[in-house]
Parts: sequence; C-alpha cells; structure tokens
Amino acid sequence: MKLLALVCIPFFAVSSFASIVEFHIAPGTISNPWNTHSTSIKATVGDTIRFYNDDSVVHRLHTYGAPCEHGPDFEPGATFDCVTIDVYSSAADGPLYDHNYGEAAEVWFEVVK
Ligand SMILES: [Cu+2]
Repeated sequence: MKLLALVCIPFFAVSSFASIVEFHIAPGTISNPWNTHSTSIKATVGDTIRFYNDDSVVHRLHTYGAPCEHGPDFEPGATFDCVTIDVYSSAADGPLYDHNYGEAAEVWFEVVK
C-alpha cells in the first residue's frame, strides 16, 4: 500500500492543478470581438483554454507568446487549444485579437499564476 501511495500521490498532485476552460466563439462573430472586458476568459497558468469555433469563418488567435503561443487558423466546427504558459491581463495590457481580422476583433483574458 505504501508503494501505491507513492506512485499515485504525485500523479494527482500534478493533474489536479491544470484544467480545461471552454470558450465558444459565437455564431456571427466574424470580425467582431470574441468577448469583452466583463466576460474575460479567466484561467490559471497551466490550464488549457479550449476555443470552439461555432462561427462560419476561420478564426486565429493572435498573441505575443502569452498567455499561450500564437494560434493557427481553425475552421468552423473545430477547436483550438490555447495551452497557457504565462500570465496575461487584458485589463492591464489590452485585449489580444483575431489575427485574421485585426485589433478590433478583441479577445479578453485574465490569466493568473
Ligand atoms: Cu498574429
């Protein structure tokens, strides 16, 4: 039993901290903001923010390396996983945006340690 505990405790200790935060890009978003300050995507570094493209056009998250790497194009009906690697506060540093539509297509985050 002691051995089992030694093997299992580290697994749960690591996995219990990271979670998946789901965010749906609404139909009809096109070149408009994905969300707003008040609906900022909230996560902790290490979490995966899973974007669902519920829209009719390709979307692509623009970042400068935080909270996750710059996104690829992802098709309507597809998902994109933003694996967070650093803090990012849109309230402090401004919204990120859809690479394909420019800065007006805002994406708001509050990703903390
Ligand atoms: Cu970009």
